[in-house]
Formats: sequence, C-alpha cells, structure tokens
Amino acid sequence: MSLIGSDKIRAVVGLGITGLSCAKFLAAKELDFYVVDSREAPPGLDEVKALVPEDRIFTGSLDKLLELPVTELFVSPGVALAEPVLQTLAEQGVQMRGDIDLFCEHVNAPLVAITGSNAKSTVTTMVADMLLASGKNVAVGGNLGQPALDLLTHTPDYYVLELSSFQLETTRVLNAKVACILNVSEDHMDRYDSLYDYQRVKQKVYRNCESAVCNKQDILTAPLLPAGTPVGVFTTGLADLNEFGLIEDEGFWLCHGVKRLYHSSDIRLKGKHNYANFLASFAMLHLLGVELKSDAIAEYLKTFSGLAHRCEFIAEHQGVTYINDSKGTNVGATLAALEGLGSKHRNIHLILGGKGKGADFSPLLSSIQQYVKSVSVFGEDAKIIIGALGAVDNLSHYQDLDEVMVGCVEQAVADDIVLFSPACASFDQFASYVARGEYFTSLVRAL
Ligand code: UMA
Ligand code: ADP
Repeated sequence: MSLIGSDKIRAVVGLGITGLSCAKFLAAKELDFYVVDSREAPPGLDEVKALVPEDRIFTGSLDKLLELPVTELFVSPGVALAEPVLQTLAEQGVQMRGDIDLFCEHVNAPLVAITGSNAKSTVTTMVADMLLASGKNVAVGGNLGQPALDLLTHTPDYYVLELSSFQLETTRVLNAKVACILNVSEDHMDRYDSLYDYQRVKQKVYRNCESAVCNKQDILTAPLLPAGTPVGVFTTGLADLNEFGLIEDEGFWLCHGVKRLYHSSDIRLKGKHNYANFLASFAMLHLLGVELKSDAIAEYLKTFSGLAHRCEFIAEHQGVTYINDSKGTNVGATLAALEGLGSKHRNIHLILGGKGKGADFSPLLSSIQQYVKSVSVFGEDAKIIIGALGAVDNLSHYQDLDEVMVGCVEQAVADDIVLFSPACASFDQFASYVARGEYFTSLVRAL
C-alpha cells in the first residue's frame, strides 16, 4: 500500500525550496494538501499559488495547523519538530514526515546517502563528480542545494544525496545502497539536547542500508548493522587491510590497504582534511564497484579545486594570503581549517564570530595556541566566544567584518594568512554563509 494513499489529510509545513518541492510532488500526483508557513511572506508563496487553491494556504503562523483535520505533515528541515504546534499534533498521532522520506518511497535508482557534521557538501560533490567521470549517470542534491524530490524526474544510475540532521529527523528508513557518516562533532546545539541526541539522528542514515562507510578516527560514526553488511572504513592514519588511509612519504599517499593509489603532489586540493574527504569518497566508490585507479579519476584529482567558501583562496595582498572559509559554521570545521593550514610559524590571523548555535568554543584553544598569531571576534555571540577563549593572548573584539578587516590588515605581515573561518552561523548579520563569504571576499578585493 502506498504511504501517500488518499485517506491521508496532508499539509506541507514551510515554503522554502523543500516545501515547494513537496508541494510540486504532491500536486503532480493529484493529491490535495494544505500549506502552512510561520512567515507572512515565505519565499515560495507565489509559486505555490499555482498549485493549491488559495484557501488552503496559511501564512503568518503555524497555529492554523491545530484547526485543520490533518493526519500527515511534510515538515521542512528549517522547522524544528520541537515547535509546540508540531509537538501537540505529534501527540495526537499526526505523522511527521519530510521530503527525504517521500523521496525514499519513490526512488527508482540506488542511493548514496552522505551525512556528517562537516565536509558533507565537499564529499557529496566528490562522489558525484567521480561517478560521472567514471561514466555513470548521476543525480545529486539534497542539503547541497537541489531538493531531492526535484531529482526524481531524472533516471540516473545513482542518486547522491547530502543529508542534514534536520532532514534525517523526519526520515524513517533510507534503504541506501551506500550510507556514510563522515564525522560527528557539535553543531546545531540550539536544536538538540546533547551531542548524543544529535548523533542518534545522524545514525538514522544507516537504517536498512546495503553497505556503509565510516570514519575509523570518529567512534560516533560507527554503524550498528546486521552481521555481514559490508562496511568501508577511512582514516588519516595507516590503513589496515581493505581500509582507506594515508602513508606519509614526501607528502602523503592515499592508499587502499597497502596499495598506493594517488600521491598528494598529484592532488590539487591540499590539507589532510581534504585527503580524508577523498578517502571517504574512495571507500564509497569502491563499494559501488568503481575502479579507483583510472585516468578519469586521476584527472579529477588534478583539477578539482574545492567548493567556494570552504578554505577558498581569495587573494595574496602584500604577501598576506586571504582565505575564505565562511562555510566553517561550527567548531569542528574551524579546527579542520586550522589543522589543514597551520604551520609551526604560528602565522594565522583567525576571524571568528556570528551566531554560535549554543556551541562550546573551548575546543578551539589548543589549535589556536599552536597555529594562530591573532584572533578577531565579531557578531552576536562574540562575548561567548571570548569567554571560552579567555586564555588566548592576542584577541580583539570588533562589531562587524569591516572593522575586523581593518584590524587584520594592520597586524598581518608577509607570509601570514588571514583565515575567515567563523565557527558560527551567519544569520546575525548576513542572509547566509554565501552572502557572508562574498562580503569577506569583496573586502579583500578592495584592499
Ligand atoms: N522557516 C520559518 N518558518 C517556516 C518555515 C521555515 O521561519 O514555516 C525558516 C527556517 O527556520 C529557516 C528558513 O526558513 O531559517 C529556511 O528553512 P526551510 O526549511 O524552508 O529551508 P529550505 O529553503 O527548504 O532549504 C532546506 C535546507 N535549509 C535548512 O535546512 C535550514 C537547505 O540547506 C537545503 O539546501 C535545502 O533544504 C534543499 O534540501 C541549507 C542549510 O543551511 C544550505 N542547511 C543546514 C546546514 O547545512 O547546516 C542544515
Ligand atoms: P558541510 O556540507 O558538512 O557543511 P562542507 O563541505 O560545506 O561541509 O564544508 C564545511 C566546512 O567543513 C568547511 O569549513 C570546510 O573547510 C570544513 N571541512 C572540510 N573537510 C573537513 C573534514 N574532513 N573535517 C572537518 N571539517 C572539514
């Protein structure tokens, strides 16, 4: 029996790109549904009016849901299930679903599902690109940008989806061909009670998967699966038999067991965290039966320069290198950037700040003491960050990014690096991490 059978009374909650994709999907199936968004003028409003009669659209509050005879909701990832209205409805037995749950019900090709606190977008892109380079037809999206339901019009060999914990919250079972958790470190602590609570949601990616990939150096990624399920393992240490790992030898060899696949000098993207990302991708491709040692993959490694806003080189000005890592929106990402770029010269001027999402910033201390010359802090949660980094000597507090840049330019000398890796979300002063990264880039270009 189809779970979208006609006995349900449905509502789409949220009218961002996910809500709109759910509305389009349900309308294409000629199913009735309501649409509700807490905002007065949500982004997808005009488009949804072409799909649903206006008397079924309610904006300005989620409260209307309490008056509607709904039995099933498709909740957008930006809306927490802890919202009181949703809690009340869940207690009354209303089903809480999401776009990925609906996608999994209708998917028509094997799914590669990738989650983690950091590197999801990078690894999702790498896996999709290398599948394409190997001659496969791929549809890629999810949290990366294109909503999963919009991909169902394709007929690919594989779907490759980046999944956030928000999307996994409302997904019952994925049945992925390969499922992967890259890493788990604190993020979105304003939406989860604890790291354990957050990790438990991430673990849903493995539900009923055919095979899995996990990070040997992060126990929180380890899957609990029936005996005999193939599990690929990656590490930035030495690989055991059939694992993917690194051997240090005038740089690093990316290896499968003892087999040396590619040397870091043949890879454009630098930093151990990026080698980890390639190793995770290799582990997934191997489980899909893709030959890893090929001209097509060698060429890809030589040319892929990474995604914008992730440790992105912007410019060198008066000998100072400026790096935009605006997508560093949590402590784990900023730690990876420091480990990737840091050297014994302690030449990094680190810019932190924004909306801290309830994070503990003290884990940054030891890497800052090892690699950082100065720390500049700005934004809504600056005081919380400063409180956690009290032991750091050269630390300055600014109101905004313009002021920060003036301070950094004054302090930085030739061979230094100015690293904008804020460890926070952008929403206090910017529309998104993209807008924030672009603004940083524009300030650098104006120097
Ligand atoms: N919102 C309301 N009221 C509502 C509905 C939404 O105020 O009734 C707000 C949310 O709190 C949020 C914003 O509107 O601030 C957008 O929420 P949404 O659920 O409508 O988001 P979409 O436009 O559908 O985009 C979502 C993902 N966004 C979120 O999870 C917040 C996008 O990931 C994703 O690319 C897209 O679906 C397609 O799958 C963005 C993201 O920030 C990049 N993800 C988080 C992250 O990566 O850390 C999880
Ligand atoms: P996500 O989609 O999970 O946010 P991204 O690929 O967009 O991941 O990268 C987010 C941040 O994580 C960037 O700041 C990037 O530099 C950092 N990062 C990249 N690789 C890793 C890694 N292996 N471990 C931790 N952080 C990483």
